[in-house]
Amino acid sequence: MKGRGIRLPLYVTVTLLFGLKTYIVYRFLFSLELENSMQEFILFINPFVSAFLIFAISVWIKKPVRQMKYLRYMALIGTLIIYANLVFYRSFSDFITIPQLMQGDNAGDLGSSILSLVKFYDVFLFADVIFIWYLSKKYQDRVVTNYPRSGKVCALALSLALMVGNFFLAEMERPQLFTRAFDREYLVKYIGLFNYHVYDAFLHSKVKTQHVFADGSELPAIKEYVDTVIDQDGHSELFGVAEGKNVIFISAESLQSFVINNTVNGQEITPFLNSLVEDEDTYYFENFYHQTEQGKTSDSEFLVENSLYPLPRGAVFYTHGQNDYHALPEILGEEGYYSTVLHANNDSFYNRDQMYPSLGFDYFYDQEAYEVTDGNSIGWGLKDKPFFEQSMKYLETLEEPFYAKFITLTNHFPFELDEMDMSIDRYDSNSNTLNNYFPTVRYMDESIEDFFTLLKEEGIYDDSIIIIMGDHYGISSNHNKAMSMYLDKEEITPYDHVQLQRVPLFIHIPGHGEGTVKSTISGQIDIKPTVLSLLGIEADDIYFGNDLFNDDRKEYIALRNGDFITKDYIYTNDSCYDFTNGEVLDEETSTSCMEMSETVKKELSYSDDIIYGDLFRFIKFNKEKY
Ligand code: GP9
Ligand code: MN
Repeated sequence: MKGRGIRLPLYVTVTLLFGLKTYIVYRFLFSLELENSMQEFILFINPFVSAFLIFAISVWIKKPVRQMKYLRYMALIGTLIIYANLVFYRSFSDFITIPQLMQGDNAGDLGSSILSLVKFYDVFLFADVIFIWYLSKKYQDRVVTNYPRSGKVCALALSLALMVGNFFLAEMERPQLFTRAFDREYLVKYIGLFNYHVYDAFLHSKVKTQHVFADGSELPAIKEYVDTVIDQDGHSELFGVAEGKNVIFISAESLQSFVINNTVNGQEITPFLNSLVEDEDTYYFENFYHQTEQGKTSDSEFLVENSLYPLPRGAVFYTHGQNDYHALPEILGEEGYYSTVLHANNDSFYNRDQMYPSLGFDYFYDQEAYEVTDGNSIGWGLKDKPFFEQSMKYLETLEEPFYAKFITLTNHFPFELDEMDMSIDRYDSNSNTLNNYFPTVRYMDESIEDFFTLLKEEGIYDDSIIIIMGDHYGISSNHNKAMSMYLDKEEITPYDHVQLQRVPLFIHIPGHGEGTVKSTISGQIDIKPTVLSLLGIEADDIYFGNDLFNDDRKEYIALRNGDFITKDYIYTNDSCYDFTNGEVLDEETSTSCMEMSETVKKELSYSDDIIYGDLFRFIKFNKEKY
């Protein structure tokens, strides 16, 4: 029989069958959101690219029997991986990660409900494996098993080229897909389940190695630094002013300070927030900087909850979701607070489903808790107004005192908004992003105003303090031309760029009556110590921020890239600028600024050491107040 009939290069057939099956699973059994035809295309090709890479390796196996065996078993193992993820997905709307596999709880949860997650039609997922099995056993003699060297090299080169092409398209569609250690759904969508698992394993082993080599001996130097540079003397006048009150924290998506008390086309952009600036119960911080990096919203959350810096690469929520933290929700929990996050997005986004419990949050009201329809959503999902409205029923039932964090969504790039929600006109420049930004900022402003009304109506307002903070910039430097036109400047200098990293911070204390505008140089790293001080809580802690109301503060606010701001200077691009007028300082006048840059670098690396080494696992923070 050998040599007669049709001779199939079996690995190609297997690639096509397995690729098609994988595509069907991605497209119809996982609910991956596809926003445009490019995403559709990438999703379509990546299963075939991965399959080709896996199966083309078989050509290097000399013995035909072993070659067939390789194809059979790889198809089976691949299918089992897909299937395990599918079953997991049906329960958690998420993909398996290595830390998750090792963490007993989740698997336990799954165990009890596994039968309800298995569907009868799942057997069809194995149809290609059975067919391949049959073909490779029965018709072994009809398939090509002996390839010339040039054919082998060709297959390998082609599979690698296809993979590079796939990664290239993915990176084009989602810049920094890998360095941002972004959401698992994105990774699966763009590079496929198998590459995602390889990436996850790589990330995991890197984290584990750093974890293993840390032994806590790094801590004394860090403690010494915090004691001498960070720790403040005494209490601020506002210490305990909000003792026992609820804390309502609003993370305002992409809200930058330049829109506050400003207009576009002659129209006020944020009338409600502007009224808060004037309000006697509100402190408004006009020199408050975001300190986020690639993890954007999640980085800002990390700063707020821990008063530690996020990482220079990737989202620390994703890369270090399993660390020991000593975060605000945990400390508040010890003081009898119930803590929760309300955010109408997928709970796996930014690994929040794993990170929130690590931070000590009691509950996360995610997308599932909201009624999201075509009519009430835009862009990234549920619009902010229905988000706050629908959140009220949860807020009302929370046991007091509570700490509730609301994360808004509508004012997110690319700043889409329905005509009917647009109270002010778009700007007119070469940047659609900037043009669209103003009406969505206004929409968010209105939604926060409505939320205040609801809080008053429900009687929650008087027992609470409300903090509103911009999470990070919304308009990147790609839009500098339009931005300079809007700000009426010739150009956006490096100094202007740093100043554009200011985000609004409002601390609203109902009935307080002493609110003012504060020019303190401040940042997201300061929120945790400030909240603790307002609530009158003294915690044993390691952190890098200061209470905003205590005059004894460290002199600088460090941005994550090593730039920093003091009341006199702005350090960026290896130069020092005068804080007030933005002029570049010469070498002589900038000596102390340059020296400070070393301290800033040291501080950032101490914070990184804590995270990479998971150093808090070696500390037993004192639960008692001093
Ligand atoms: C996602 C939302 C936006 O849940 O927080 O994240 P971002 O893209 O701003 O980092
Ligand atoms: Mn954000």
